[in-house]
Amino acid sequence: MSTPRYYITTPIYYVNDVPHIGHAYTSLASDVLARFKRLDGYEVMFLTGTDEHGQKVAKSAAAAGIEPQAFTDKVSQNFRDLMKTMNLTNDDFIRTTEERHKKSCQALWNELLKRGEIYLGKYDGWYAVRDEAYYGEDELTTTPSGKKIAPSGAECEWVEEPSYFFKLSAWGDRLLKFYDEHPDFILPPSRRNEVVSFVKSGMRDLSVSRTAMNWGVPVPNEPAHVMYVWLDALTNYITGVGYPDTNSSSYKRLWPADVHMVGKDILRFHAVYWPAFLMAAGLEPPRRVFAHGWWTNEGQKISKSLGNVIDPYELIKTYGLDQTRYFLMREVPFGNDGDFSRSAMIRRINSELANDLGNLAQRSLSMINKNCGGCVPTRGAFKDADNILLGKARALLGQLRQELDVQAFHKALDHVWLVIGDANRYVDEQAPWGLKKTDPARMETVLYVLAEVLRHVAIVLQPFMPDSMSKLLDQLAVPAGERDFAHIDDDTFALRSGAALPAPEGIFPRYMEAEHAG
Ligand code: ME8
Repeated sequence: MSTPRYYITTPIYYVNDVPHIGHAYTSLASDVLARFKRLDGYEVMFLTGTDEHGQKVAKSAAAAGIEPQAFTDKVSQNFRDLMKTMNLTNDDFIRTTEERHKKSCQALWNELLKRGEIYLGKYDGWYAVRDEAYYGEDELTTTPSGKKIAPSGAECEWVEEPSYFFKLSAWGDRLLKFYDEHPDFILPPSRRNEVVSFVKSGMRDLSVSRTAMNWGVPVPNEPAHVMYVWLDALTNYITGVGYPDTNSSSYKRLWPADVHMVGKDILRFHAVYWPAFLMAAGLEPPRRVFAHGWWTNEGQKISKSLGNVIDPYELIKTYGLDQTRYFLMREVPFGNDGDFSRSAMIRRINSELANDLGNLAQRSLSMINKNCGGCVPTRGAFKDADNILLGKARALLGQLRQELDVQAFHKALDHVWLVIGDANRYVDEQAPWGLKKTDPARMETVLYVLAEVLRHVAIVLQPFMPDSMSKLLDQLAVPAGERDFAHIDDDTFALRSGAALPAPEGIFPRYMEAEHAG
């Protein structure tokens, strides 16, 4: 049987800003999926990168007094660094200023032109540089001073320029048919309804070139035009797998993408414009766009002007990398908006990581270390309580597969913590410390069950907390080649009684607020 493939992307981030928690969040969610699928035997392509053209980036470069290319070189590197710091396993990092990408955009343009999907006209209308988006008069509100404001809160300016248009208005029915035939194309479902009603309300043709500024991919044979930055940016998803060479083995293997992970702010571009561009060029649309929610900070919108941007580097330094990864994936039902609060983060670190999981591991492994000669305990006949707990641990992988297939990270973690809770109750009920004198063989069996439950938990949690779980698997002496999902269920890969174990070490320290200590 051939290896199944999985292609996942993050948005490519604008290089006008330093990376913040929002960027970290989308990329982290994509990383968890990429890691999960790799452990599950898939060939994974995980693509991220930076969006470097357009008026917004050109303005930021000018404000910094640097040429746009030099500016984007510098800021793009910050996003690469964030990927490393967060231990994200992207397979490629694309920059829209790269040659491979220009070539790909121009090829897509030529294809659309050839098929009569693009025509030359003139754009008279509103444009929001912050969103790099065109808006109709009917979508805007007017402030008392006469400023025009987009639904996103971005200020619009009036633009009049010669422009090429994409015949978006002709694609409404085909898009609706596509959504109908692919009910899971847009998740979560509430977002899908939003998109469907937008398309049903009728769409205007879309301006896809700019002449008022020149920081973009040149339109072929039209020196005065550069491509609209969203047409350029979206195309990265096919550039990354080898477009325009649609016969290349990477394109054939990996396109269409399985998931474009995005924030809800950019859903329309991904779920309306992008499939329309692709279908118009005779290419397949992606399989899914997942639009997650928006983080606020202690109840407030996150913005540079409010000075409350959450710096992922600071979080990692203060709370730890895996703690940060865990919190972000656990705190908010994926898809909903969420509020970032330090007290919630500390609560989860202390109660769920240090207490529930950390203590379970620590007390089980210390008892094994003290009472079983530092080896995997000898497993005797299982009683009902043992079989019930082991059964629940063994069911985890199937449950996680289902949840992650619809990007329900929080539910996946809930399943794991239910088993951790059961395991903690099992320790209390079985009281292995009391069995040492009365029934040492039973004590070994109980400790064996606990170690085996920990093995399951650690294997399935690797995508979320890779470093900590690799430490836990080290402490269980699980060989490096037996940590993927193919080695989880089968009893042959269960812990081997008598195998030597290293000395146990805590994995999740409690978080102490030093500043409040004195
Ligand atoms: O839109 N909460 O780039 P961008 C959650 N270049 N997620 C957030 C967030 C928040 N407060 N703030 C940002 C662009 N994000 C385009 C994309 S793709 C072909 C081009 C995340 O730098 C979220 O994923 O503005 C959002 O969609 C993305 O950052 C926007 O990043």
